[in-house]
Amino acid sequence: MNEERILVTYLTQAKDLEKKAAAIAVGMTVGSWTDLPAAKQAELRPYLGEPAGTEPLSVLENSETRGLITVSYPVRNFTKDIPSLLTGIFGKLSMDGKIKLIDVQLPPSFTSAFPGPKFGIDGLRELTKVHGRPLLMSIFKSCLGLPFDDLKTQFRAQAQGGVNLIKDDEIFFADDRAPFLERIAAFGQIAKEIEAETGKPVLYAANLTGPSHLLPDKAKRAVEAGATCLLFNVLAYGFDMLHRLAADPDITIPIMSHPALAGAYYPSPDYGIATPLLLGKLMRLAGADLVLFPSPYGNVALDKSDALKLADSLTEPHQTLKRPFPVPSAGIHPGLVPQLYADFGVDQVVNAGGGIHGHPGGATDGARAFVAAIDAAANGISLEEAAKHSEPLAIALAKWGGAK
Ligand code: 1AE
Repeated sequence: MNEERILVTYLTQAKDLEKKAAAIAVGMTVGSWTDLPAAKQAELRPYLGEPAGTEPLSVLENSETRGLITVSYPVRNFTKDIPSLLTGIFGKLSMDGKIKLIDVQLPPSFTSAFPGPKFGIDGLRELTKVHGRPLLMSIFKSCLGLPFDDLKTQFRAQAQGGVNLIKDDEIFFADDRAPFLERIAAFGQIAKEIEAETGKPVLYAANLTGPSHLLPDKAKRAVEAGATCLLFNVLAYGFDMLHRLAADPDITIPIMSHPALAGAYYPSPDYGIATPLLLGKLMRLAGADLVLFPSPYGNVALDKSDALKLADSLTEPHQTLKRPFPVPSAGIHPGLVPQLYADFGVDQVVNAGGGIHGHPGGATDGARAFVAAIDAAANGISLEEAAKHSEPLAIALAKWGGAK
């Protein structure tokens, strides 16, 4: 690939895909071309987009061809940030008929402006002291409106079951009963007590919320108060906010991205932004250390091939960017662990809310059931066999069943 160009792939339909690619290349860059005088063309040529390939997929009833087109854009057209990138390659175009943004290939001259994840998989394994198996995360269910003492009890119950991370619910904004810094301190203390008993740290992902301009300072105060991780609703705030937080040298803890709002972008086959790009490549570029996305199995399921591509975009080598942890989420219960392991491998975080808190024995047993299921998957043992040695797992399988 030319070092100085950005390659962008779209899925669209047109009578002539090549003409459409050429129109986009001009329309999204210099605006008009063939009618310009030769001197003007020479001046504008360095800024001109160029069609870079088409791949017809099917012919539609209206005789249009549906297919992939690739356009290359000069890096010089962009400032090195995601708002500039998205506006320059898909801004107005996203409203111009059936067109979906599928992928972007960025040259090192653009990517070098992005430090990316500070920790990634390797850094998080060091922090949690978990090697050779997936990590386990549980989600507070619920947070809003609960007395602080109830939240402390919930935190302890989850942690005692052996989870490696605990995250706030992403809708936890109005936290007057358990303010952000106070719960970081209180849960941090409980995590220390659990670590003293088990030898295993428990990270707490506190939901970083509030007006954008206050977030960097709030995140730094969280670090000073002993925070161990931050949860962030990236799409509501914009990728650039994550980029700013991740690049800040004083924010020295991992950042976890939540996919809230992603459903407004990806589900249509004809419009929006494909999930491997939206929740994969761009989250990594912006600096997420852990990336939540809908698993292929739950009630907000993602198409399986997209989920696998998304996870690949997080874990395959990408220039100098560290690899964030894939966190396939939503509707996860212990019976799904073998399937998760088969699909996403050892480098993933198994994440559950209802699948932990809904255990008939409570959240501690819910977490224990997952720990047993993960150990079994990582050691090639069936859930049925593992359940003979773990009553919490046996109870979970009786409630939710095995892998579907
Ligand atoms: C895709 C996001 C999943 C999430 O945030 C969440 O709260 C899942 O909860 P459960 O595990 O489905 O209860």
